[in-house]
Amino acid sequence: MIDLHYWTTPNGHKITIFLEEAGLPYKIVPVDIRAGDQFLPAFLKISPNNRIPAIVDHQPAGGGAPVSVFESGAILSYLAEKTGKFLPLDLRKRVEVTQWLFWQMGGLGPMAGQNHHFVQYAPEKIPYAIDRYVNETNRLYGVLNRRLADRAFIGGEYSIADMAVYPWVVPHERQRQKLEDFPHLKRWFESIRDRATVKRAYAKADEINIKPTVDNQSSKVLFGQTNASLSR
Ligand SMILES: N[C@@H](CCC(=O)N[C@@H](CS)C(=O)NCC(=O)O)C(=O)O
Repeated sequence: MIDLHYWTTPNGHKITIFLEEAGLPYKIVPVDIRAGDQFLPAFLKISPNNRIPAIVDHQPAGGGAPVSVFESGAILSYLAEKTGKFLPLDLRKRVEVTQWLFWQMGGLGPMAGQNHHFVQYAPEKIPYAIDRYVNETNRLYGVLNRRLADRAFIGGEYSIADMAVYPWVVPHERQRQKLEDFPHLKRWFESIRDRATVKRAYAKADEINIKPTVDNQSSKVLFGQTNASLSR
């Protein structure tokens, strides 16, 4: 059994998508990041960066003590290696997947995350910051659109790269992007959206978080964190 320490955000959805796709048994442990659950000592033990997602695998390959993993890219790689699914073994095919996985982790995720912050959450609307992240998201969507011009999926075959990227394209409207401007990306997006497994993953989120909003109280927990936030 895998315990998935999870909240209903793009990085959380990556892992429910994988687990649904692979058909692995898992138990969701909700970590309400608006309420500050990410600072609980038991959670920090497995996720020292106070971020979801994290997993604990109680039946790791080779047996022994449970294995815990934080960082969504590391979790996807771990689960792909555990199951032998969605990460090809062939050297050339594998590198196609890993480079786009890292592209998401180091590029699209952080840039779109800042886009969400400055467009939606920042109490002060700062045009320079909004333009910077909306433009960078736009550039990255263009990179992805070109990548998808001659292949069905980002790595060639359906893989953990698609699972990492898709949840960050779901909020394209609030990122101020129009999928019509990116026809290959749009076609790919719709093909992932229509997968029964992906629908099941998002349905789980709707069960767990019936009111997905960030109010004044949760803004105080989520924004302006410093080292002191971790030593409470
Ligand atoms: N690079 C990390 C980022 C994880 C991350 O930013 N998680 C957010 C939710 S999407 C979170 O836990 N936020 C809690 C907080 O900001 O305190 C990963 O991909 O796992």
